[in-house]
Amino acid sequence: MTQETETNFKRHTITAALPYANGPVHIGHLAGVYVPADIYARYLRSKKEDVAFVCGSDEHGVAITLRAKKEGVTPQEIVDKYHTLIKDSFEKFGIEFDIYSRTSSEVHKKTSMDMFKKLYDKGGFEEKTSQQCFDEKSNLFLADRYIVGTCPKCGYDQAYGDQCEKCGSSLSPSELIDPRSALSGDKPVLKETTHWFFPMDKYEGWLKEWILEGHTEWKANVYGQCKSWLDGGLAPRAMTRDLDWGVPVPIEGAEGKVLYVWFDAPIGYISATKEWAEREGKNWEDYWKSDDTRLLHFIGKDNIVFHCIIFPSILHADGDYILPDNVPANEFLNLEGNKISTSKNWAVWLHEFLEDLPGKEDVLRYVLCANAPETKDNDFTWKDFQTRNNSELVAIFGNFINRAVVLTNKYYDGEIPERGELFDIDKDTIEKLKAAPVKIANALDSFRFREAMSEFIDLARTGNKYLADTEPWKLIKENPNRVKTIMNIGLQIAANLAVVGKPLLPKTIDKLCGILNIENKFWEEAGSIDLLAAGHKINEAELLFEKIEDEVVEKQMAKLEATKKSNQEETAVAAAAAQTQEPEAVEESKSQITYDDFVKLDMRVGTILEAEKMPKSKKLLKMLVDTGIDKRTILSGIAEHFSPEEVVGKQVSVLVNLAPRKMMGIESQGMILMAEDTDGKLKFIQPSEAVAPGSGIS
Ligand code: B3M
Ligand code: ZN
Repeated sequence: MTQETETNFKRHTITAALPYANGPVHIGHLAGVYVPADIYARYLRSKKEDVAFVCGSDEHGVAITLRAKKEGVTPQEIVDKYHTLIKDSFEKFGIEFDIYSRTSSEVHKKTSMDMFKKLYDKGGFEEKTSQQCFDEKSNLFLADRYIVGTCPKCGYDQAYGDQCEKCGSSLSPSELIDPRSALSGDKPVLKETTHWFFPMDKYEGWLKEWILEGHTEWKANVYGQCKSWLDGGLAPRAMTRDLDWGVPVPIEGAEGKVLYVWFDAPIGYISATKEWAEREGKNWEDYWKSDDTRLLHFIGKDNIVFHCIIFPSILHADGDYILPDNVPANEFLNLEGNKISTSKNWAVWLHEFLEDLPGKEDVLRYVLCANAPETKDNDFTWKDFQTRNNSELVAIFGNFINRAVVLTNKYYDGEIPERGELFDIDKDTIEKLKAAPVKIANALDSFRFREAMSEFIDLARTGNKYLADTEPWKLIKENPNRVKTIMNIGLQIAANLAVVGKPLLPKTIDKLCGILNIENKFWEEAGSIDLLAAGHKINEAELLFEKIEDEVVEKQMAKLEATKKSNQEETAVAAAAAQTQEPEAVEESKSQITYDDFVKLDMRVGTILEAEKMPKSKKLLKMLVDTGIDKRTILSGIAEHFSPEEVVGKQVSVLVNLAPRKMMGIESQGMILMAEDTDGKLKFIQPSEAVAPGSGIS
């Protein structure tokens, strides 16, 4: 395999899925895509291969426009914010892309428009006009996901237009009873629209041959998913959308339409390569149009169909491009037993990790790789993070390096001693040292990153055991020559760890190279027992890893606990809101109370002075309200009904003596009274004319 890679391919184009620029990156993304991709790219560079490792932000798609709407900002502001955050955290973490670009770039716009136009001119699309659901209030055609209604199969009233999450049936919007827009709550109307469809069905035969017969070596999870798509039959897919955010459709009659985000996003790999090549004085076409280039896509499992079926069909239809040689997609990483969820904030966010645990980038990299969801979903736990750090990185790798370096400084003033006569234990150890790079390379060549990492630690373990078994500290007086041999071999192992470990733990290896006083070496030197010449002087020891104490992981676990709690509170807020949505709540009155009960309620007219969305909450608005008595903070579950700007300045009814309640870490001091219409819309209860804040309601 190693051989094959070297002889068949002259260069490598490695892509890593373009993260959506509508949220930060979390450990699931890292374990699934970026850590393996980065290890692989670094490994190839270490083998002196010609590599373009490209990535960038995916800045289009309806999700970004909705997010912008919700936050009351422009889509551009959303993507600018997250592009910077993501790019920054990748850099700090040590993901070494050759370029991290973005799909809002001019190059990208042109590249994707050109590609669409070329296919269009070749007759590569089918134009179809049909009736689609349209939300008049939001002025948007609704994707199936954004239509909710009652499931015709089980009666669940929150079913999506493409699927009922309660009974699992797949649906189409027209089947929903009482459909409504998830954006405005209004009933969608049918409106005619024209789109350009890519006839996937026409590529079915070709795909079957190319994948099912030609790529039996793909990972079982990838091959299996492709097979089930292909066995199920492919249907034409619209490659255009009615949206005002994205790449314009470059043909007549398509004004106001944009390219489907999954049409333009993978082309982002090509545009990023162009940008990089321009900068480096290279020819981008070598990396996309030359048969001696190996194209690899690193992605998560939810992107398999786009990278294995749709994008290759588009490249094939274009005719000028190479196709992916492999798509080593991973499964998902869970967190502490639960699915990682952006909306529930159930994640370890990379930018927060970098802030909370500075200097521990490689520990995370190690744990995510050692535990990567390569063949099945896997779980990340903070306990495991601590254990792997303490008992593997510290106790094995760190300990070995420290011993070897400290003893060399102590016995030889840091100078590498000569090797003398070799005994069996030395020869066995050297055998293991020579075998390690081959094993690691084999694992990496087949995208078995966990195995590569474990072979790497095994080599450190070999070094550790060698020193423990030979006990140079006991021999130094009576047999100093023997100790020279032992220390020489020990140090050669350390230097070998630096070579083969560079793709795996780059920051740590830089530190190790500093200690050993060597430049980074290339892979071809791995396995040598002469990496450090006798007489070469190394530097003082420095710890590569520190023990992680219980408090550190407990703090992280507490953070997650808090998230869990605030999710439960949000659910309670939502449930409270949902209760009043039931028609019975309107018709049936509550049980009688006395006048004394009533006067216990201190209700007043207040004025909303400030309002903002609660970070990480969909439902809560945080407001500063002038109650006449004081100015206080009140949280209210109305963020899906009102934007912050809309409510500022409004006079509202406030229950001021409600016991304060903490939600998502903030104390809410009172309640704003709302009327809920039969269609679920919320309205403020307001005085018919302006009154002084603090006016009592009775
Ligand atoms: N942005 C989807 C995702 O993050 C998407 C990947 C695009 S790769 C061309 O799951
Ligand atoms: Zn159902």
